[in-house]
Amino acid sequence: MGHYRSNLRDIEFNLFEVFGVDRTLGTGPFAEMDRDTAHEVLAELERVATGPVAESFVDADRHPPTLDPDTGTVTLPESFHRSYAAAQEGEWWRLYLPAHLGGMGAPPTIAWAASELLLGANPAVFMYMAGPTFAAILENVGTEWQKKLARWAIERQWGATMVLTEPDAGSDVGAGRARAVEQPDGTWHIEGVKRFITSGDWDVPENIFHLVLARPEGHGPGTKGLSMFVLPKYMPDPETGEPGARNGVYVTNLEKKMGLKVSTTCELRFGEREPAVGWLVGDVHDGIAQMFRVIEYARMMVGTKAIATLSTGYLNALEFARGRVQGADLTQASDKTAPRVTIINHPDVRRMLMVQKAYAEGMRALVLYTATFQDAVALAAARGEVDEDAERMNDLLLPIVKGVGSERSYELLASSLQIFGGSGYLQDYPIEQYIRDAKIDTLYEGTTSIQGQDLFFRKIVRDKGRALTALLGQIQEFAKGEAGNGALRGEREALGKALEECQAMVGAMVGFLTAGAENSRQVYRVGLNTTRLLMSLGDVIIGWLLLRGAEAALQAQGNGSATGRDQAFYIGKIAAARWFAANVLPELQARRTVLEGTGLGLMELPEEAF
Ligand code: ST9
Ligand code: FAD
Repeated sequence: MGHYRSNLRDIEFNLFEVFGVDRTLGTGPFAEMDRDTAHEVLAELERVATGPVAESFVDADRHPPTLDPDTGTVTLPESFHRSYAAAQEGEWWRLYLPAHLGGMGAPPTIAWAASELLLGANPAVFMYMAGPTFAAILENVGTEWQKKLARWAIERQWGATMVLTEPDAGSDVGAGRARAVEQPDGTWHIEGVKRFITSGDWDVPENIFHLVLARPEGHGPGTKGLSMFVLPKYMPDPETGEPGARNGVYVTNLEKKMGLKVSTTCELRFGEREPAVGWLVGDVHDGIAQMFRVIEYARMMVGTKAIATLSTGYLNALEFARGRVQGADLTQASDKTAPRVTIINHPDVRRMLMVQKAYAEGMRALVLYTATFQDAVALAAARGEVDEDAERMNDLLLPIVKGVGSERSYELLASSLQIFGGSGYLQDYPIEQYIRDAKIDTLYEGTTSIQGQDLFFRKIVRDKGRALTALLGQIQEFAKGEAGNGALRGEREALGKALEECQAMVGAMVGFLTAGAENSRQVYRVGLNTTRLLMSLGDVIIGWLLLRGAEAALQAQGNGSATGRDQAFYIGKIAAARWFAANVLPELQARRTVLEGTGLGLMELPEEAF
């Protein structure tokens, strides 16, 4: 059996029993995908993910890709080729495409549910499949010629990259120095060095297209002075798309990394051997906004990847805890002849298992809940309308999916490992690789600091609190309502209390910000707390979603439809929600106290004192 332990039961529970996604399946833009088809797709993907896709997970870590510096070409390990081919065979990338580009008519909820399975099994396989998704964005914003390029990219299965980062421009994308020089024929020559570019080269697709941010000559500083260009590795035949002459963008270094080794991380040099020829996307200078269309997708992907990894880490640990015999039951600890028990009987092991279960399942619910707003956006678009509320809510939730998903998953994978004892530290089990592979999720696509700032400054303050108010209003309604028919009364109370603490935290931070108008240093008090707010709001939402799950589980129990394994599943859902309400939500009170007491001492500390 491979490393990957999926949890399709919980995915489908959230989709159908909690969020009622089936209400829109089989209708409108999702006409091709009814509930049965969705189930078949997910079940088949689970089979492929746990089988051939997961198969190269370990081998590709131990035999990472290699670079030929003369040609700038990268070779992936053979085992990984087989996993990638297995994922390609099902043409699962069609899940992410609109119907007019050959899509399967799946709503985002089903697409993200499917993504969890591939991302948990072998995240790099999913990431190398970015071509069609990025091409669909190019097709949406591009000129007629670029739409043609995008269609070839889909038909001919080209690879794709997003190219922002430079040695001196990481979080601060606007510091980028790569230049773009317009040519008399309307093309542009790109010059400069980009680094850390995922999938910069690999030996499967016939071509790769790069979406690159660069600054046209004479343009201003910062992100607003950047434009987005599309550059293929090989110039395509203008009639057929057949790859022709080599373009002047080369991989000149392959990074040696802590984990996720089979996903190539490349230095790209532009215009050093021959001109690097590109086209200005959409013929408009709107680079950062265009790139954020890609970034939004990628941030959701990174959060989902992290959470998928925690879920398989937890399920591996659970399996181990059920089999490993060590020590006597605590009630018989003083009896040296007492029978030895499996470690799942020890309270501290149960504590570690439950914190993983609650977060893995709560954050899965968070991903799918976020995706329900993407469904609403797509449904409105199909009617020729714009659902601004859904767009706003999706925007608000994205830094939480990405920031909280990655931080909690990385932190809690340490508990997965802990359950294995010394064995967890060995390469005999997948957890040490999970930890290495998941660390990147707190870093790329905007570090956690960036997610915290995005949440507060852009998604709360700039939005004038509209999405936040709507979300917190729903949580309050739930807390004050009758969910669980009395069985969840204490938990709803704990949720209501945590919600108040969180609202007070936001209020205090807005106060610090307002005080900044008088004394600009006051804004440091905001900056000292953006990550705290990110994690705290995440906990409140996770607590709420777990309780919604518990409510659905209680209903299923009440109508008597649950039998056998389903009974245990529902008991587990209720227990996880109760545990979270009793063990995590009360922490919000202390975090509020700390936040409100934030002073400027830390910012006044001389550097030498650190
Ligand atoms: C990276 C890649 O790390 C990692 C891995 C990639 C893997 C790709 C694979 C994908 C998978 C695909 C799967 C395919 C499926 C296959 C199927 C298989 C089944 N939202 O605040 P301002 C915009 S890449 C929207 O002033 P600063 C906006 O236009 C590197 N837009 O920013 C705004 O203008 P306005 C990632 C936003 O101070 C403008 O920016 N690097 C947002 O100038 C300026 O905004 C990073 O992420 C937003 N949240 O710049 C960089 N925010 O205000 C992180 C900004 O007028 N750094 N805009 O609307 C940041 O995000 C910084 O905050 C900054 C600051 C650069 C934006
Ligand atoms: P820095 O920006 O130097 O940050 C260093 C530290 O300072 C971090 O803790 C950060 O949070 C903090 N910090 C920085 N600025 C602030 C601030 N204003 N406020 C508070 N804290 C701050 N990029 C691409 O363009 N395309 C890719 O495909 C891609 N793939 C990647 C793959 C890997 C494996 C890696 C490691 C990186 C990849 N990146 C890619 C780059 C990635 O997005 C950046 O590494 C990331 O944005 C952070 O930039 P940096 O590494 O320069 O760190």
